[in-house]
Amino acid sequence: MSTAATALVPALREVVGPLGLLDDAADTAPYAEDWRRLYRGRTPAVVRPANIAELAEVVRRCAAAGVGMVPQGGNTSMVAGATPAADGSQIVISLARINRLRDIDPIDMTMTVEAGMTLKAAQDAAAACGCMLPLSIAAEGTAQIGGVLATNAGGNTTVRFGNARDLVLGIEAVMADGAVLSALRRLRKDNTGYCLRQLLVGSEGTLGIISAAVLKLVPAMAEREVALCTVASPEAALALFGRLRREDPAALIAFEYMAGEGMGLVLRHIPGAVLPVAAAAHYALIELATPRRAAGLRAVLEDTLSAAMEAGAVRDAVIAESGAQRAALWKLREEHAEAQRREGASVKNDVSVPVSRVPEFLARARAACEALVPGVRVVPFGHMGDGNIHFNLAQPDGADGAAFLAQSHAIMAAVGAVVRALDGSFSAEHGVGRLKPYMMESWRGGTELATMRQIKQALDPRGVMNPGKVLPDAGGA
Ligand code: FAD
Ligand code: 2HG
Ligand code: ZN
Repeated sequence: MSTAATALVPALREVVGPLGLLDDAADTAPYAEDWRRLYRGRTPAVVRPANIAELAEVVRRCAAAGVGMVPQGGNTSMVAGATPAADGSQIVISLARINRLRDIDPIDMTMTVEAGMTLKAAQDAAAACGCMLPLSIAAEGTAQIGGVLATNAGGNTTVRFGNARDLVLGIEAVMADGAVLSALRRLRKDNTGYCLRQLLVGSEGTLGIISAAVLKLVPAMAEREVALCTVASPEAALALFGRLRREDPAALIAFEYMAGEGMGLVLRHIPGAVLPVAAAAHYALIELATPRRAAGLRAVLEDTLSAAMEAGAVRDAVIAESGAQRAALWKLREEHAEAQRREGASVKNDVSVPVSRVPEFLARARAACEALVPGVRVVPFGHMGDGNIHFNLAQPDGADGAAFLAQSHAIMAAVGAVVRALDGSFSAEHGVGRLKPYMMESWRGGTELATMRQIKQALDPRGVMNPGKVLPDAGGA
């Protein structure tokens, strides 16, 4: 263990009290491993401040001692963004206890939420006021507002409401030296210099610690329709997306693609998962919703699916008849990540391409991976309406997991070559974290990366905020 971080523990305990600090190895271990179990770090302490004053003092003390800090929310990062380094030189700062709803205003259509509140709790608070917080991810029961903003999470409704970034009006954050940035304005218009809140959103804990935010709400949905269909091909799925968007673009709030392989894993590993349509190679999950009453979404969906069936694009379809059925259909999609985790080793490519190029991407990336790793199981799924596919690969049947994972970089490079050829991005929504800084030079080099480094240098000159994440050789990990 590093002396600087370990030596600081008594001073940090003084700030947060005995209940606010964990330093027993058994207690800190869950905070030191990432959700995918790719990285196991070590930390002398997990600090859990109870309020902003404690948080700011903890940051001040770490900064003064030059000790690296790893902000952590629900620890659901897919890129090990919240995992401390293995050498024990970094303190984990958990936001879990700073979790109040400070304000909710159905006229302004905003809520002011502290970073440690889970996304699900924030959604529920909005619903209790007749509003909706329009951000939804499978990890919403665990992921926290601070983490969701720090990663600029996307998810199932980005196609209609945008990413987390699009929902943020104001922010409060503790900067790298412990100064508190208070910009919790709930203004729809506010052109007053650089937009610092947007700098912090998506910065993955490398510029400061988000402690609260003002989020935009929308009116609660009055009508909701969810359908699962099997489609002839990714091209057919894209055509169906186009048809639905033409019919009622404001009502199309989710359009998700799943390949047969992934659906098979969900049915195998997830208790209670039932497929209500004939098994197929390609599936689309659609949600239409609107705050308008008697909007006739059911007819829109039925007519569109019938037309697509006649055209041969859709083969089979089921429309949910109740809230329970809607949840059961969504479960088939949302459990994809967990089912793949249970299946064993998996290499993830959270990539985006222009929406129009998704079918070409799927075909070319599959061919590239099958040529590279004979027998590999290709398990693509994701937010097709955003051009964001989780192009995941499961180890060949019977293969050794560790040997498969050793090929991760080669597989990611093969997929990346296709993504690049199609003008896409190597990280659509999960971020860069600890897994992908090595890709930054080749994908975002030149002026883009140089400017990012200048921002980092200006806001965190000692490199204490989440060292080793996002920027290559930022120090630490
Ligand atoms: P953590 O994992 O704790 O942290 C993530 C990053 O944010 C780290 O770099 C951390 O240092 C930083 N951070 C955390 N809190 C703060 C803070 N208060 N201030 C500054 N930095 C902070 N992502 C999507 O975009 N779309 C999806 O559909 C989606 N689905 C998922 C499904 C599953 C099952 C899982 C496990 C993950 C999924 N994710 C998805 C990944 C996604 O990034 C996280 O779920 C979520 O955004 C992270 O929130 P968290 O609180 O768990 O953050
Ligand atoms: C999702 O959309 C998440 O379910 C997880 O972003 C993706 O497991 C993955 O690769
Ligand atoms: Zn996703």
